[in-house]
Amino acid sequence: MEKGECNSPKISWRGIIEEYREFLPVTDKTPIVTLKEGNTPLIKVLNLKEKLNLDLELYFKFDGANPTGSFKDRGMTLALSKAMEAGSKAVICASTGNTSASAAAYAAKGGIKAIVLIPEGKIALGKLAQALVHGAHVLQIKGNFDEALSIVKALVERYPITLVNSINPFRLEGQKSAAFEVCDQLGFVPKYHALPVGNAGNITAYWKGYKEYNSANRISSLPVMLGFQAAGAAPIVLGKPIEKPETVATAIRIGNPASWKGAVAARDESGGRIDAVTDGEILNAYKLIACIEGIFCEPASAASLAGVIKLYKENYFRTGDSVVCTLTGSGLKDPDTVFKVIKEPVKVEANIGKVERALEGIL
Ligand code: AN7
Repeated sequence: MEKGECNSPKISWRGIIEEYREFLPVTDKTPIVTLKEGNTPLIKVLNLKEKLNLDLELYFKFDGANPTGSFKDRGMTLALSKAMEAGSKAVICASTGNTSASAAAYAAKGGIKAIVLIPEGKIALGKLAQALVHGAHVLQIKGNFDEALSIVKALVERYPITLVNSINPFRLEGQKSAAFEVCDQLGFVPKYHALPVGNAGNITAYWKGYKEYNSANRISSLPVMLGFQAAGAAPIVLGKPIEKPETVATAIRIGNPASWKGAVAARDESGGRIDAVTDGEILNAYKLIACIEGIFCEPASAASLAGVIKLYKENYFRTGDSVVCTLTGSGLKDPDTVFKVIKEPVKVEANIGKVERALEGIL
């Protein structure tokens, strides 16, 4: 190589809007607000399959690898771009944490205000830190997500600000890109797609994405959609809203999902299931994914694998079925939960003998 010459750069990923422009409602006039979201890893699951004796072809779509650490960035790039195009000066959302982190980051990038309402004491610290550091106006509501969402919906009726919860259709338009990526990365359509369900936007968006790719002849079959709610926050499974949802997976602590109908349609049109998993099953899957697959996802994300394990035990699948589980967010957002499943490390004096003794049987 000549001095001063670089290796030819690999063609770099341009973010989901540029990569999937033909499927998205943007024009030449839309200013694109992007942090180069998308193109997240699709990882073949091997250790876990062996450990649990799962006769499946299992993959994780790790959307925790997005710029703010969750799948929300896929929708937020489009929501912010369209808000900017419309001349909006501020965006607002209610959130269990990830939406607020993403809205704050993309609003910072776009140079407009973000206002976020979160349930007090019920969001992971990393998510709160993100909203704050990106300069959002953060209000902690003495109530839950569903109450915060009602307030936000009423506020946008009165003030000229843009709602960026998934009721904003651009959010789901952007999020459907994850389904495109799964097909592009795998080279085929998985038989099953499993994901956690909270406000039910993501399952709705994936189903839309798969159907659009099918209509455009990019793929020629559709997956069966499997959604999993936390047992203490499972309104769709129970068939009625829950006033006081509770779960360790605070991201999906939602009692009255905005995209309820979309989730039910995804389930019924694909011939799938929406089921509940307990906090114990969620934490067990969370720990397994970290310990033996090397992926640190947040508790809500692990509901996808917890659900697949549950259905596997019920003999729901056939031998060798392909299953993609979306891991929706990064575990780094919520380190507190680690200490619910793993002991604190031992403390040892700074002395080689003491260290050797502490490592007896390990060295
Ligand atoms: C990691 O951030 O609702 O069913 O306000 O953060 O599309 O709501 C987050 C939801 C799954 C559920 N996994 O997705 C919010 C919020 C993680 C999440 C979900 C969320 P949806």
